[in-house]
Amino acid sequence: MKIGIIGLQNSGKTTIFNALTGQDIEVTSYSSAKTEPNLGIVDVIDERVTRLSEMYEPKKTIYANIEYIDFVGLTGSGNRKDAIPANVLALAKTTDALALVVRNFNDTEVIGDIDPLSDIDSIESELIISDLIIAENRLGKIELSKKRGIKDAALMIEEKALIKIIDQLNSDKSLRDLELSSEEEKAVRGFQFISQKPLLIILNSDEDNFGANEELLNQISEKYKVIEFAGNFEMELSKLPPEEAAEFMEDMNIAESARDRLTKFSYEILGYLSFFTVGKDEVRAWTITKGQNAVEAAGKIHSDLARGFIRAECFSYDDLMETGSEKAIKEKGHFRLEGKNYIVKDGDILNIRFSV
Ligand SMILES: Nc1nc2c(ncn2[C@@H]2O[C@H](COP(=O)(O)OP(=O)(O)OP(=O)(O)O)[C@@H](O)[C@H]2O)c(=O)[nH]1
Ligand SMILES: [Mg+2]
Repeated sequence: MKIGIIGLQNSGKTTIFNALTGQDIEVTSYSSAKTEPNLGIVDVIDERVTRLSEMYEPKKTIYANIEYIDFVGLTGSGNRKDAIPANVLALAKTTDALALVVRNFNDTEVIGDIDPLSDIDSIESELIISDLIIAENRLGKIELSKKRGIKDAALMIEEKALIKIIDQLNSDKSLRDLELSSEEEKAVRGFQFISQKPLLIILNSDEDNFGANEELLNQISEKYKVIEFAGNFEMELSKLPPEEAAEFMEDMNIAESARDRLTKFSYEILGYLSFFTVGKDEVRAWTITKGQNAVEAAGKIHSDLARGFIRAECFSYDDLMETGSEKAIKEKGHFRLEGKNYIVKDGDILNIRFSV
């Protein structure tokens, strides 16, 4: 999974990136000249994988991971001329979701007022304007083609979709809540519009007011999925040994680290779940979307497994923990052979039988 961290300048993106990844990138109250994003990959420490690994004692244990990209600050001006630079946009398009960091902390060095709701609107406008430029551009080209007599069905569907998209964007609404028919959706999928990406809000609060922003959080959650972090504090925590961090977290009434909370939150929002493969060589977690079937799960492992799929041998992690061994699972009749259309569940342990 890949998550892009975006936000206005000095909203605390790099601070939160450090908290999430354990890195120590410099945070500054002036806008850094650096335009390269920071990258960090973090294992999703799923306790189930740890326990499976203890049980099978494999040569390799591979957790799922999340890749975070810490982008340079956006201007939020909503002007066409300061739209998101093409290289930033191209990278942002490769993400599964965007996490928008919004400033809710006092810092005399950071210019501007604290106004989370208006900051969210500014960034949304910026995403919207970037999409608008692309959509209008493409529509212009289609109009030209039409004048030259090219009017095939596919082009007409694309045109229809683009007109809907431009209408939506012109009324200052993101594409997240625009309904397109499946053929329209297909026709414009290649543009990977940025305002269509799942967006979650990280309210970056002061250590002192963390946990006391209920009204604000409610307002934001009318439209968005939102989570609150005390960015600075979380960054300091991530530098401490676990036992010491745990004590501080208790004082602040924080049940889990920012990393763990954001991981859970992202899985939930994106509708992701984990299945596992086990054996003497490797115990490994795989990520798929809720509702995906056994063939799609097989395809995550290797395209050959999807192509030559015969059956999936399947049992659940919970049954394994309850009975203690694969043998006991079979004796209890909990070992299943599933076909192509089987909808994989969170915690399934799969072994794909295939032939190519
Ligand atoms: N009090 C407080 N200050 C914070 C917090 N998060 C960030 N800051 C301060 O805000 C300033 C900017 O932090 P960064 O993490 O560099 O912000 P950024 O969004 O990455 O900034 P750019 O990359 O320049 O856009 C620094 O001076 C931080 O110390 C926070 O949670 N609380
Ligand atoms: Mg930064």
